[in-house]
Amino acid sequence: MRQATLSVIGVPCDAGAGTFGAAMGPDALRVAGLIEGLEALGCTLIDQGNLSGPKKLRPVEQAGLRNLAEVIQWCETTRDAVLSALSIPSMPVVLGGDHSLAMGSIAALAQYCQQTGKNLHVLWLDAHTDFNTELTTPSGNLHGMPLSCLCGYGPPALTGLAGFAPILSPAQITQVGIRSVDAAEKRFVHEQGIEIYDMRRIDELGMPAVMRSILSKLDANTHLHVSLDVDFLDPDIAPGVGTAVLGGPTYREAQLCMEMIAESGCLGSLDIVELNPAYDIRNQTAKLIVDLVESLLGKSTLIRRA
Ligand code: Z70
Ligand code: MN
Ligand code: MN
Ligand code: MN
Repeated sequence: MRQATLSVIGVPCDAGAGTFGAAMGPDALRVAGLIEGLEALGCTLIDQGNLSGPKKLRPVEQAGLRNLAEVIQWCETTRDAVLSALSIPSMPVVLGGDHSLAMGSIAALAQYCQQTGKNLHVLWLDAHTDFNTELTTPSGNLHGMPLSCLCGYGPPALTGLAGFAPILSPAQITQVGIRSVDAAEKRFVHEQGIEIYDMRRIDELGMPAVMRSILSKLDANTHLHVSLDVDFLDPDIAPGVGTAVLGGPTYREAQLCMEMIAESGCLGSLDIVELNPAYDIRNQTAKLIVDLVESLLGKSTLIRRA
């Protein structure tokens, strides 16, 4: 992983979120030293800069799916940028922006894996399951719905982003860190049979056993996509998010999670989403993410192996 070529793609969108500020995420990560940190690991970096798209100018009260046209536009642009990064070839590292953009990045990965015969698996690190639909959403915010759309439940412009639907089957998804799920969303995500390691399971089993179990199911032909919602982390260490939920993984648990993924050798692409610098304290959350992403890409504190 150390010698990999990475394409960094900034996606400054907050059309899918209920709050403002996630659009500043890509720049906050660059200010925190993401590019230099990855270069120091020996990675070749291609910084594609930030994509452009519709800005959210003022809060809009809207029934149904809020800012749907804007979210579609951002997802299409993201999909195309991720496809071109893959064709270089390079590992896409998408800097959000709100979590709705994962529909675009994962649509691109699904197309790529179909063409190359790879097995796509999505590791969704989040406090939320993001499995609402138009019928279950309490907010209308599309960042609460990307996984249901990817599984085929949603407006055709989103479910069809890869040119086929569904883009993902539930068996291709594993969720870790879950601790905030709406009532109707809970019924639906359970019905779908998605593998979910919620915080209760992490408390009982411990992060090492959880990660071992997840990673043991991947093989050499797996393209692992990590979709890291910053609200996965405990707000004590990561306050810079629009929707903080108490009781997330600690610094040690998060580091171990990243290091074990790196050691699997399966990591193929990454989204970093929902960082909201307007809620952060001196950019500490962005700096923490840089630290964690370094570990995800192979930086190790091991002095010697047993
Ligand atoms: C809630 C909804 C959500 C992120 C909030 C919240 C969804 N389930 N996702 N923050 N990242 O409105 O659908
Ligand atoms: Mn979340
Ligand atoms: Mn999310
Ligand atoms: Mn580190």
